[in-house]
Formats: sequence, structure tokens, C-alpha cells
Amino acid sequence: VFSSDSSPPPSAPFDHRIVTPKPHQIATFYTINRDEVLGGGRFGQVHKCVENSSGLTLAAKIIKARSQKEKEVVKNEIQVMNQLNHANLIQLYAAFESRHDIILVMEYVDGGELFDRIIDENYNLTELDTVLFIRQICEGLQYMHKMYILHLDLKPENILCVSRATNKIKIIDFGLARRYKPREKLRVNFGTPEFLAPEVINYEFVSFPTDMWSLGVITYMLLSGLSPFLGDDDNETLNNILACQWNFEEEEFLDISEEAKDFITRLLVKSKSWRMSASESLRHPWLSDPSLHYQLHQKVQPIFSNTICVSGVFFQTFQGFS
Ligand code: PIT
Repeated sequence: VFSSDSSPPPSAPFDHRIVTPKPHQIATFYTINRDEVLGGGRFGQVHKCVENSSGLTLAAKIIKARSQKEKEVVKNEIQVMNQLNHANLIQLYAAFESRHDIILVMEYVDGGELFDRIIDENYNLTELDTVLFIRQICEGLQYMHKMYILHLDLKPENILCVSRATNKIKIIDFGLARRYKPREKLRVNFGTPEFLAPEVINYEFVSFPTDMWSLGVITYMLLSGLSPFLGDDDNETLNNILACQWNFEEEEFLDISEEAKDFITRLLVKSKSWRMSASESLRHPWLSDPSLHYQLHQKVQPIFSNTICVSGVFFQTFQGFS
């Protein structure tokens, strides 16, 4: 039978908790595996760890925070995570504060970053796989937005796969997340501008549609392996975003459904009030039409496909079809 498995990922192996940072030594209660860095360590250092009393396997994120100001930023992240109880959002278990850092102990998942599936030749991401991933990101976002919380840093690195065998995901990194405040502007470090919404670059008000722009960029990347606004340098990338200059001209889109293209077209809209919301996205045919999903399921799969990365652009090589 055909099924586009829409069941949620497993919940965290503990009930939702309201966490306050404890002034204790984490080493008294947890054994941190310093050798095992999770997720490639892009967000500082996340280690696998075990709670001594229960034997529970968890993930510990060590955040350097010396000043009171740096500590307040991390405490905001804890406050945000305290409000979020959803299977598609990584759950917070405990927190420890010491002089030089705050450690967040979180739900452990073992599937690696979605980012790695975009570039890994061993994963042939089909359009139907992408539907399943994007639907779950949308469900996580719909819940966050219902709770009046913006993520503001959605990108493939911040989406974790639950296991290598299934297409279940959880959203991580609430370091920039915050309660929506009308007329709040956002200052961001321009580390990687590829995912920034026009209103963020322009230092205008951020809102729920700011996350929906990022969802459009992620969808484009999962379907093609290409980054829609990436230019030869950051300046060109920022200009492409501000001009909302992007297209489906690359050959990677030849086999992609019109519904997928329509979905992206309704998210990568410069004016934030015209973008689809998370709820509208979930009702869009690309995510909701079972007969479309059946057609996608029937499609032939390229085999021996390889992905190479040249100066930040992913190229897919085709050697045949099965
Ligand atoms: C895992 C497994 C893994 C990485 C993580 C958790 C990281 C989670 C995380 C959560 C945050 C954040 C940064 C990273 O700011 O490979 O179970 O809130």
C-alpha cells in the first residue's frame, strides 16, 4: 500500500518540563561525552550525555556566557523552550549555570542534520521526501506561531533528522527565537546571509512571515540542492534577496511538480504580508493532496546519483534511472 507517512516523530522520552538554570556542577548529575560532538558542532558544542540517576541519553549544548548580558540571551532561549511542547521541536530537559557558561540539556536525536541529507550522495532525496520534511517543519512552525513565538533562524542546519531510517524531523536552535512583539526589529549577525528575509536585511519589523520566507528557502534547497539567492559574494546574495531575484531555471527543477513550484512561489514573496502562513502552507495542495503524493510516489528515481559542492552550490550528477 502507498502511504506518505504523516505520523508525527516520537515525542521526547520525558514529559514537558519548565526548566530553570541550576547553579550546580553538571558533572555531579550527568556524564558528558566530551569526545562525541553532535551535529558537526556548528552551534558551539553539543555533546552526547547520560543522566546518571536515570541512564537517559540526552544532548548537552555548552554555551559560553561570561557577562550578565550573554547569560540573559541564553536565559531567553530557556524561557522560549519552556513554552514549547511539540514533537517537532527539540525539548529542553535541564540547564546548568556556572561562571563561564550555561549548559542546556536537551532531548537526544541521532539522525544528523537535514543539511547533510541535501549534500550526501547516499541520500537520494525525492520530492515526496521533501513533502514529508516540509510538512513537519510547517507543523512545528504552526505550533510556535500559535504560541506567539518566532524562530527567526530557520535553515537546514537547524533541522535534525530523528533517525537515518525515517523522514522524521525536529527543529533546534531557539537562540534567536522570541515572543512576537508588534513593531520589533531584529539585529542579526550577517554570518550566512543566504537565509535572511528582506525585512531582516532592511532592519524592518520581523513577524511570523519572516519564518515563512526561510521555509521557502529551505524548500527550494531540498528540492534542488541549490541556494536560491546565493551570489558570488555576500553583497551579491543580499542584493538578490532585496530584489527578490530568484527563479526555477536550473535543470534541477525540470522534474519538480508545478504544485511544489507554486508552494515556493507563495513563500518567497518580498512583501511579508502576502506570504502564506504556516496553516495556509499545510493546506496547500503540495502538502495536502493525497493524489499528488501518490503520483510523486510513482515517479522513477535516478540511480547512482552524486552530489558535488562547488563554491557553495550543490550539483547533482545523473548516471541513469531505475
Ligand atoms: C540533539 C542532537 C544533535 C544536536 C542537538 C540536539 C542540538 C540542539 C540544539 C538546540 C538548541 C540550540 C542549538 C542546538 O540553540 O545532533 O539531540 O536550542
